[in-house]
Amino acid sequence: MKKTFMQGMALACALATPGIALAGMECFRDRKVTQINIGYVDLPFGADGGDAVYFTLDNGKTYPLNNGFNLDWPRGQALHRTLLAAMTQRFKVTGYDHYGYGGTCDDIDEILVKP
Ligand SMILES: [Ca+2]
Repeated sequence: MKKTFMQGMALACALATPGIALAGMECFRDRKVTQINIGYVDLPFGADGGDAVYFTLDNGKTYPLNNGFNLDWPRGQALHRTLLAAMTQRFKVTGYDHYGYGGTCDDIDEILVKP
């Protein structure tokens, strides 16, 4: 009985925890970065208090980074630097989304870069 209660609590905690990582979905592959917007970006996904990062690809599509990966997070600053390097060096980028809120590929939380 007690074990069942604890298992139930663990499940409830897991379900209530925001940002549970799901299997990653590839949102684009081997594209070039053509534009990066940072700061108070006035685009539909939100400005994140001035910490937003959006980038545009050579197919014309624009993606935001996940809110947990914007300029107010060290990992977001690293992703921004990675995007900058990819744009200036014309590297190919592939993007993934591991968080399903609002649908997959609504934002990007992993970037793969290769020459
Ligand atoms: Ca997402």
